Amino acid sequence: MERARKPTALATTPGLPPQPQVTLTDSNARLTATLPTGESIDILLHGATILSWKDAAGRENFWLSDAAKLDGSGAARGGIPIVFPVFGTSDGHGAEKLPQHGFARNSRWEFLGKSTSEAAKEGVKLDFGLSSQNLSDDVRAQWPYTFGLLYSVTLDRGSLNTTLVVTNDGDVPFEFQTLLHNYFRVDDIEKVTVTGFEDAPYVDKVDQFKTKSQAGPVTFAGETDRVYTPAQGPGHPLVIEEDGKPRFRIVRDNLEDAVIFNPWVDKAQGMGDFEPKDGWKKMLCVEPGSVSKWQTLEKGDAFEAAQTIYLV
Ligand code: TA6
Repeated sequence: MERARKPTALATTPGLPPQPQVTLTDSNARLTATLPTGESIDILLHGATILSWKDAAGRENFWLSDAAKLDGSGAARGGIPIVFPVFGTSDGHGAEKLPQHGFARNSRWEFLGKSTSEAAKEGVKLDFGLSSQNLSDDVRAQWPYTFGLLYSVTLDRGSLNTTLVVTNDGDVPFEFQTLLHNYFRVDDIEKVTVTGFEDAPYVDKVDQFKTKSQAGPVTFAGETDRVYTPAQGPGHPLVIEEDGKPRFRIVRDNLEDAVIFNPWVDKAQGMGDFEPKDGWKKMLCVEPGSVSKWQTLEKGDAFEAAQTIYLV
């Protein structure tokens, strides 16, 4: 096997108890981290997209399309794509020229290193960076601001934290939206309920963007595409239950909104990189974000937001 393609295991300190293993593969295009207890994540440098998160028993928590682009030719469909600096598309706020969901999910990020964190004594923290310098001239022309993104992924026993820090390293303010576009794997979407949105106002993108209010837990019986702003605020957990049993608990930090999305039959048919076509039965997107309004970042300022997903 030619040298460049050999997996590169990052050094561990001899004599220490078993340590998390971090390996770069595919010419450093992909990174895998595994805890001594068996939990693992797989991250594509293109988009800093977490493609897979397995628990200690090897059970996969994320849905990844069989037709997901994993070669850098586009955003990967599945796992956690990062939406920045625009959610959807916009005809204002400096985002007019940007593609759907911005460029972060479709740009090559740098791996900045691994560390253990205060929070994750038994876990591992991986840092990734993307800045205006990393962008192609074309993309920079679409959004001519000087910015920095630091994305920290902390894998711990029974939880996964993703933290995004946005900095304005330029001389002029800029506006942005951001979202963590989680694709959860479920056994049967029709047996799924999501709590934490009770009485929350939402914009129903499937019904002419009408504003509605959520009555009771969210259930699924057709295409669903809604932008919620839970009244109880970011600290209020969102819980995905299957057959009445909680599976995932999501706690947000500084992300006041959450989007719920399932394409169902027809929309999945129309999505080229969505396979298998009946995959909508096995996935659900619950996406913490700051998308119902625009954040403005002044020169030298920073914005930090995060989510922690707990396996319950
Ligand atoms: O987050 C939900 C959403 O905005 C939906 O409207 C749907 O389009 C989905 O994202 C997927 O968008 P994509 O650009 O990845 O096809």
